[in-house]
Amino acid sequence: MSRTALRICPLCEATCGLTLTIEGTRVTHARGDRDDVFSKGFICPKGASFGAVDADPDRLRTPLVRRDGELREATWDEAFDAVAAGIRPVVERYGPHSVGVVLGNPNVHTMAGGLYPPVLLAGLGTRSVFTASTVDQMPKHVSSGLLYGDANAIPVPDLDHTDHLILIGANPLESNGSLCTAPDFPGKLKALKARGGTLVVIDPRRTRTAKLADRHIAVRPGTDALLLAAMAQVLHDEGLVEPTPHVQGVDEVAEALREFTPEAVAEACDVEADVIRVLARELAAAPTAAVYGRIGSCTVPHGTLASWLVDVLNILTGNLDRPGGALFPQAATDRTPRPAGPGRGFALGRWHSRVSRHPEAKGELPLSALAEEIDTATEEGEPVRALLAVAANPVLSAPDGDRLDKALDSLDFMVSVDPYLNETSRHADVVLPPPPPSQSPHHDFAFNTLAVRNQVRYTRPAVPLEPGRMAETEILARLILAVTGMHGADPGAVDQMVIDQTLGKAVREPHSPVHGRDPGELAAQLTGDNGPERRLDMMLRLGPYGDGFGARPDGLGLEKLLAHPHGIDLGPLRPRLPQPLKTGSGQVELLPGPIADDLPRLRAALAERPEGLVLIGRRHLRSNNSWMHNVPALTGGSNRCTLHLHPEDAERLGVRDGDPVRVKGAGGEVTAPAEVTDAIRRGVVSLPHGWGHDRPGTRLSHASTDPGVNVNQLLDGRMLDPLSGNAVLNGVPVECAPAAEKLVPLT
Ligand SMILES: Nc1nc2c(c(=O)[nH]1)N[C@H]1C(S)=C(S)[C@@H](COP(=O)(O)OP(=O)(O)OC[C@H]3O[C@@H](n4cnc5c(=O)[nH]c(N)nc54)[C@H](O)[C@@H]3O)O[C@H]1N2
Ligand SMILES: Nc1nc2c(c(=O)[nH]1)N[C@H]1C(S)=C(S)[C@@H](COP(=O)(O)OP(=O)(O)OC[C@H]3O[C@@H](n4cnc5c(=O)[nH]c(N)nc54)[C@H](O)[C@@H]3O)O[C@H]1N2
Ligand code: SF4
Ligand SMILES: [Mo]
Repeated sequence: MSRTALRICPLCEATCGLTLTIEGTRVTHARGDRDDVFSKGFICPKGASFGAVDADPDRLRTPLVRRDGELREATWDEAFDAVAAGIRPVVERYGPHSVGVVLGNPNVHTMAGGLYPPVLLAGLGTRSVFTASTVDQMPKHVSSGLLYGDANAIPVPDLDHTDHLILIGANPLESNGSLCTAPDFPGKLKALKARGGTLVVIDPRRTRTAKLADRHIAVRPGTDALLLAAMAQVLHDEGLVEPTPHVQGVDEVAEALREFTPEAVAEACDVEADVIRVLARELAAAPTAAVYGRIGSCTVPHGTLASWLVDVLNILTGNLDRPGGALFPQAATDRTPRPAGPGRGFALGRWHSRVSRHPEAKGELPLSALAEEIDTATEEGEPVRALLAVAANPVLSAPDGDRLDKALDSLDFMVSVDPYLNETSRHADVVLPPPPPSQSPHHDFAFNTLAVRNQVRYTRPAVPLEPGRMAETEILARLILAVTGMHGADPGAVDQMVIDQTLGKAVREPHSPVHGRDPGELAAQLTGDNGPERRLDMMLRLGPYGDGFGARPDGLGLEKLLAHPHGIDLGPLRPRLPQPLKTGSGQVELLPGPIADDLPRLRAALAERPEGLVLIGRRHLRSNNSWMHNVPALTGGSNRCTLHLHPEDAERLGVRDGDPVRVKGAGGEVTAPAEVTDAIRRGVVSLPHGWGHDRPGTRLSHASTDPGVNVNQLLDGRMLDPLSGNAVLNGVPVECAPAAEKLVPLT
């Protein structure tokens, strides 16, 4: 007997609603949920493989605990006993900063990852915090923090209504979109064109997205900040500026960017000055337009400046905060909006990393600095001696995995919360495996704040927890207790503490719908089957659409959401300024100090030209970072770890399609088969990331049959965007040669 159940897909940022067919406890089929208020039936090959991802036989079923040097199966009690016994002495002897925490990308795709890591960090009090954000979007957070006073206030392009869209360093036809949650992103691009709109793609590769574009600008990697600065300069120079209201600093930006003329940047970007002028004029002339930048604009030496300039262009053309432009979503679990007015602003560099003195950003240190924070002693402070890795595989996703491998081996103690025994978790002393997604509840705390339409959805586990499994929410709650000296306490105490604190604060806030009420009385009203559900109920009821615990009877709460299994539509993105601003002035601060201070570095880049080849990345639709190569249905075909290079470069190197090519960078060397293609710019080569599954001691039986190579071994972790600490992953100088020959730089 089969049945169906709804499940929001956690496999990328698009958050499509799926209808799962379940036989017994096994997901046998997945299709798009046509009644989903947001995704309306869309599904991609990854979502269609939900059952295979879910049922991967290599997923760990029990905790593993290291005994006599070997990871062995253990009970949950044994595992948490081992965690407490391993971490507490380190904290007590060396202090909280000696325990590092690494949070990986899947935390934004699970309810547990949304609810517990903040409590874990606060409870530990460690400054040794590293996340996937600093190999990804940290530049956008820093830019938003400086512009709007809130690092999480990220404007999202209004895909459904815009007339003109500029995509910079983004390939949504493969990635399905990022920092822009939009099921069927490809369909939305086609709809834009069908309604007469214009699509511009700026990317050194002629990607599938670029092939859809009206204009494709094959920019030189790493030079987008120059290109965008020149576009802003043209807007000023030609009197095309009509800025968004609530903005200060427009004239100052004009002055600061004066010398970045199209002629000045053309050679560095390898884009003709006239083309840059046209890009700026078309942007200004469009009735509505949105500029949007992603990985290719963030993971570069001027990532924060490029991210800032994306918003500067939206602001100068009046497209920020207007329908058809780029707007701030309002999610159902956002805090109750406070009245507009000056805020506390955004501080950078409140502390620094111990070894290389990198400034913190958003409370984090660069993931690129993790290895040195473990393996390098300094006069001041303790190195990281113990590590908690939650949904993180930095051995493959961060620079110089070989060094990190050794560093992780040298730790006093390490815990991984991970479903796989992989390149990173193999170093752990305790591995705590979460259940597969079919057995987990789902709500998108993160992506609803980045969605192209306001909406809210929640799906309960589609399949009951298998005997012996523990919900990831409970795993993280118990982990918090074990590492903060409360080992063995009831995990529900963690949720209760958060609820008490949140309600206690809400009743004191004058703008809160529950101002002046009794927190105990509010807590008693919460519904839900367990702690995480009660927390979701609380957030919904306190939130901008919530019932305010009775203050707005028609408003949202968990019960109402459960009564709408396909979700509740909350309408299109709407203008919200000045309310989201938390800058000291209460206005958008267009030329923040740290940005102005970084402009001389961009000026110096006007004269820079790479001497040889530069490396960029790429993604494949049937893959996801480092952890989906173990699913046979999602591997093979064009989803391979090959080195893309232009036919002319191949000829100069004497490389033919399929030949092994040695690639050497500052951090090491790898050999990958050549895939000769004119879809890439001359002088640029591309390798995908997340490969390199050939390390011993892992349990990835399919992935290890076609392991690929770890592109991040080419990096040494020293190339960073200085403002954000973000790794430079694109535009990296490399040398290439046929595998048999000696390496020579190509000039
Ligand atoms: N060269 C290069 N490097 C890159 C990038 C690039 O473009 N180029 N991209 C970067 C980006 S954008 C990112 S986000 C990072 C990602 O970096 P990471 O977050 O380190 O890597 P992931 O492969 O996303 O997955 C991390 C781990 O989560 C585990 N996992 C999967 N599902 C779950 C779950 O439900 N719960 C738990 N607890 N764990 C789970 C996986 O088994 C895996 O070990 O990589 C970055 N690295
Ligand atoms: N299928 C699939 N989907 C994914 C992921 C995945 O691994 N696979 N990962 C998820 C994650 S964690 C993220 S963060 C998102 C990322 O989402 P996207 O940013 O859309 O991801 P990419 O496909 O890496 O697109 C980046 C593009 O930037 C281009 N590029 C490289 N360097 C430069 C440059 O200097 N300038 C410009 N203008 N372009 C440049 C590359 O050629 C590439 O086409 O995708 C998410 N979705
Ligand atoms: S687009 Fe993303 S969310 Fe939608 S089905 Fe595919 S992987 Fe899942
Ligand atoms: Mo990412």
